Amino acid sequence: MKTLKIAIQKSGRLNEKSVELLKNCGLSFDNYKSSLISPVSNFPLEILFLRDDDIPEYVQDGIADIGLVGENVIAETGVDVAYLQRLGFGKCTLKIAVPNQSDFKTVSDLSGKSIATSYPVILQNFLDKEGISADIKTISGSVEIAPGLGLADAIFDIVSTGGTLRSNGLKPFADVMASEAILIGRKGEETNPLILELLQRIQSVMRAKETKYVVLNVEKINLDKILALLPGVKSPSVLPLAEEGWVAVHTVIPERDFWSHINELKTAGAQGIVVMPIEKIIL
Ligand code: PRT
Ligand code: ZN
Repeated sequence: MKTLKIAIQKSGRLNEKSVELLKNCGLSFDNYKSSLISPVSNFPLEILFLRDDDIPEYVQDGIADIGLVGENVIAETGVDVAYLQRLGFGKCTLKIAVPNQSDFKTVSDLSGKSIATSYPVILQNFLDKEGISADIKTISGSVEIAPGLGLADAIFDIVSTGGTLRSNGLKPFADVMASEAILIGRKGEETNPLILELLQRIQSVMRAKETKYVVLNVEKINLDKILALLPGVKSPSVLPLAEEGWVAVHTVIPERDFWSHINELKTAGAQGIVVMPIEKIIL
């Protein structure tokens, strides 16, 4: 079978998490910063390390079969690719921001104003949808300093913590697009067995990340109360303890429910609660 090619970011915000995800999928490869291509020794896959801006087109044109890139880059390059899996990292929001002292109230106040951005396509689509005509100034970096330099009235950029906006005297004004890292593939190739196998591995790693393996001890008389509180993958295992009248309960619970469940479990009589990470969950 033909070796699959996956494009990931060579360096930058998505590189580390992309490499970690592939390694967690059991793939063995060298991650030399100098190499453009790295073969995987235990799966018919080659990894191409690229600038993120090039990844959508490489996938669309079939130079890479799949790619891992921010949704914002896909939207900006306007490529036609298949979304295979949202990956839950690289989360950010693309926002219009204005100087703190500005008196813009609604989005329509941007009419006739200038907006600096590195994402002119996404911004133009938003303005068209809102029926606003503004002057888009495309710059390739440090967009946040444009209003201070008198280059633009507003900016449109990626925001995650908001720290960059604050330290440049800007405030968020309108949310335009939420983004996260996505696994993309070429249209029509979604049923390639190698892609499906890799996708299954990625999903099992992601599922495991979202859940914890929990072991706790409880007196048998409180067992029903505890079991009612445990939304396990299937039903929890209950094992007898050496101490008469006590059992150990083993189960898997979603990370997001973790603290509320733990407190409820303690109140219901659970003791010696041990929480462990899970490597993979294969359904
Ligand atoms: O070299 P290459 O072209 O591959 O990388 P790049 O420099 O174009 O991109 P990079 O590595 O900065 O970001 C890659 C992807 O990470 C982006 O396309 C987004 O999908 C995602 N991402 C997530 C972010 C951020 N969070 C982010 N905070 N990309 C950029 N930022 C920047 C933003 O531009 C701004 O300057 O961080 C600043 C704002 O951050 P806060 O935390 O101060 O709000
Ligand atoms: Zn880039």
